[in-house]
Parts: sequence; C-alpha cells; structure tokens
Amino acid sequence: MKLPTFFPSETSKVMKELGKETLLENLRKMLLIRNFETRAEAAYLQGKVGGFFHSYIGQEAIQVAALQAFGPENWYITSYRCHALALLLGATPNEIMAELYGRSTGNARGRGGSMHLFTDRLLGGFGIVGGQIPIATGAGFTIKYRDNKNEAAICFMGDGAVAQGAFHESLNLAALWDLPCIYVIENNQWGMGTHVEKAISVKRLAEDKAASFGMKGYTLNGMDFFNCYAGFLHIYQEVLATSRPVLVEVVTERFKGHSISDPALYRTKEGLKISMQSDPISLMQKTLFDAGIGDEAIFKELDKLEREKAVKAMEFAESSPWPNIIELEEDVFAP
Ligand SMILES: Cc1ncc(C[n+]2csc(CCOP(=O)(O)OP(=O)(O)O)c2C)c(N)n1
Repeated sequence: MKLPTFFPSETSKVMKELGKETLLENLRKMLLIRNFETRAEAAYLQGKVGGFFHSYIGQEAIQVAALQAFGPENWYITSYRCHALALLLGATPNEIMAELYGRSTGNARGRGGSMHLFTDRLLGGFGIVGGQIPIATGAGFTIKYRDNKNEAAICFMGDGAVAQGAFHESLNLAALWDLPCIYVIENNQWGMGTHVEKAISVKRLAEDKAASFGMKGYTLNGMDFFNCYAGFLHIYQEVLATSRPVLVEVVTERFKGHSISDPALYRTKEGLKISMQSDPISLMQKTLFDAGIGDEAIFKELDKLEREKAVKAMEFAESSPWPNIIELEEDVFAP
C-alpha cells in the first residue's frame, strides 16, 4: 500500500471554524448515510430491492465534507455509488428507499433504481464507468459560458475511471478551456476485484495525472472528515478564483464488496480489519469526543434517530404503489 502525502491536516482549525453544532450535523449526515445503506442492504437481502446496489460504507467522510466545503449550489455528478450524494443534496430517505424498491413514489418514479438518483443539483448517478466525467465537463462549460463566478462542476469518480478515455478527453478540454471543474477520484483501492496498483500506472493519481494536463492535483485522506473538509475548502476557493480545473485523489477503502453480490474474496479479512480501524465515523466521534464535543450518549442518540429514519423509509417504500404499467414508457428517452 502506497503512503501518500496528504493535504496538511488542519483538525483544530476546522473545529474552530465549523463549531460544535455544524460538526455534530456533519456526523449526523454520516450516520444517516450509514444507517440508510445498512437497512437498504437488509431489504435487498430480503428480496425487496431489485437490480444493482453499490454501498458507500467506509467512504462517508468524503462527500459529507465535500458538501460542507462546497455547499449545495454547484452542479454535482457521480458514479453508480450514488445514495450518499443524493441524500446530501436533499433527496429524502423515503424517496430513495422507494426508488430502490421500484415504487412510483421513488426518486425516479421507480424507473432508475439504485444507480440513477437525481436532485435539482445532482445530474445523476451513472452506470457507465467514467460516463459522468464528460457531463461534468459540460456543466463546467455552462457555468463559464454563463459567467457564473460562484459555482463549480463537481465530479466524483472511482479509481477505475482514471483509465477511461473519457477521463483524458474531459480533463484535457477542461484545462484547455479554463473550466471551473473539480474532479474527485475516490480511490477506494478497488475497481471491482482489481487492485488500483494493477490497473493504474502511476502511484499518485492526482498529482501525476494532473501534471499531464497542466492542472493542479491534491491528495486527501478520505477517512478523515477534517482533512477532507480543509482540502476541499482550499480547492473550491482556488477553483472559483482561478477558473482552473483541479484533480483530487481522496484515499479511502470501501468496507463492503463492489456491489451487494460481491463476496470480495480478492482481499484478506485481516487487510479489511486493518482498514476498518480507520472507520471515518468512529474517527470523527473520537476526535469530537477528545475535543469535548458530544459524548457517548449523544452519539448513540444521533445514531438511533438516523436508524429510525431508515426504518421509516422502508415502511414508506413497502406501502407505496408500484408504477402503473401503462405509464412505464413515460419519461424514458431511448431510441
Ligand atoms: C465502461 C464500463 N466498463 C465496465 C463496466 C463494469 N464495471 C462496473 S463498476 C466497475 C469498476 C469501477 O471501479 P471504480 O471506478 O474504481 O469505482 P468503485 O466501484 O470502486 O467506486 C466496472 C469495471 C462499466 N459499468 N462501464
């Protein structure tokens, strides 16, 4: 495992800047994502959810910190691993759970399932690896064309997407045209069962790749909310000020298989156990606790409230109607 050089850690500065309430709110959001996915996975295993299901468990600190740093008023897009970003951008647990159950009350009226969630600022989860990168670049072009100085296009992708042609074409154009795009590689070590070191020829995904496009690259610690927030805030301010695109690698590890049907036999139990010692939720709780913010009882209560929301969302989905078969072709744009 490589040892990256992370953006400087600024934990105490971030603590002061955000304050107790906002820090606990960010912890709550991480617990919402974790509880939602844990229950949704259980529903899947009971046969209530069809199609694909890719868990974000282990990676929560990244998008929670990104939203805190960037704010919602940007264009966002990501891969099929999209439950967390949809929740963070205002889709309710009820509508996402109903979408997973394929019900008409779902986020995409039961048409899209787990990989295709949207909000007014989320241009989608995307099933094609790297397919979201040209769309984010187009969003960056639109922002620049409209001369909007307060927005950026934020594109999340996995490490596997870095080998795609779409990645190279998009970053080349974004750099050539000075587009305000922030490309975030969530390096969770694996592209399905292939380790990143067997798939990508350079060690530092951000710095080494960015250099070839004349862009800046940054590396963040994806298990550390504070490091992610400090890095993302710095990057956002830089992108808005310069209108230059930036490439970010956030080093993390997914705790589940690639998708729900993947038993992840390609990695050792011991290795996973070591990674899980850096669970971003436990780490944030410990940092807050050590700083006198919150205690065991508060963390338990937050967890309980978010668990209840997820259980209610299951009940909502279960009692929602199926889409009307007559309307199935409505809103579907296919040749
Ligand atoms: C163009 C394309 N090729 C292959 C696939 C099959 N596929 C789905 S996910 C995946 C791995 C992608 O890994 P990564 O980009 O690291 O994202 P992660 O799943 O780790 O978040 C592959 C190869 C696909 N969906 N699209």
